[in-house]
Amino acid sequence: MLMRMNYSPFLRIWVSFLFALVQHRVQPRELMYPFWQNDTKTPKVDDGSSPEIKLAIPVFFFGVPYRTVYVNNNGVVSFNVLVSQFTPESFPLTDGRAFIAPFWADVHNGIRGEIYYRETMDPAILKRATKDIRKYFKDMAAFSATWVFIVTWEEVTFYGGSSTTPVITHVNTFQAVLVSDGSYTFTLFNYYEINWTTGTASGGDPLTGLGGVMAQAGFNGGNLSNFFSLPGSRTPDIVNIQETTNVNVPGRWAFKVDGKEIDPANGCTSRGKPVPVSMATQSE
Ligand SMILES: [Ca+2]
Repeated sequence: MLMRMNYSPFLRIWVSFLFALVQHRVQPRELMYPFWQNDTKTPKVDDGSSPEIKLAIPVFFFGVPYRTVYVNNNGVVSFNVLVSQFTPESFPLTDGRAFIAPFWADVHNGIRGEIYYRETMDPAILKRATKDIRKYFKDMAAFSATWVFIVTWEEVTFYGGSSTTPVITHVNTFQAVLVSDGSYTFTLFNYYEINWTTGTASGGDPLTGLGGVMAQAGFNGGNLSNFFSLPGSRTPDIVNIQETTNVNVPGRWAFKVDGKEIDPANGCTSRGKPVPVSMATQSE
């Protein structure tokens, strides 16, 4: 008679690994705005943030001009107050925090990954941003970017993740690009590769970084009426956000964010195909 052996932990690891291998997709690197090793980095600590960053120009967000931002490790660029919260709440938040969240989830860059940021007036970057905004917003043909702020989360893993497991199962690379001409503000979200949605302190699986309270992407205006959530936020679909777009470029979303309402470019599309705008939840 054969000895009864418990293969389930071993099998579970391999099944999740093979599943990730099959699922793994990255977008072309050109999706990302350039970032470099000499950009400023945030501290490599769980739930950390940059210092308060003074901006060269005021940036309008939901009608309010802001002079400073914080870059927060957990996937958030915030105004006036840093955000260390690791489990994402659904928008709108009740406590007055105003922020831009390309992918709000429990990053742990102390284990793996870097978070870079850079304010720039580099002519090549301004030219690229101007071209993108004019292309995505047909009524902005005269827009000329004078200021760009690039925040990049490169190969970051989740709280409870590992520094040694294969990259493809455990890291996310994404970017928020803020673009302004001094009065209008736009935000591009670039999702290069998204493989996990949840840290273990938010109920996520320690092997896959999935399940539990999953990532939220969007904008919180700091009051109860101004907010916008990207489709799939806080659902299992958010892990596929790199396949979705509202500008016909898989992995990229574009928004005008200075006004009282968030204005998504071209309505919304999913996997490059138009879908009803109602898929995106927007404030009334
Ligand atoms: Ca964290």
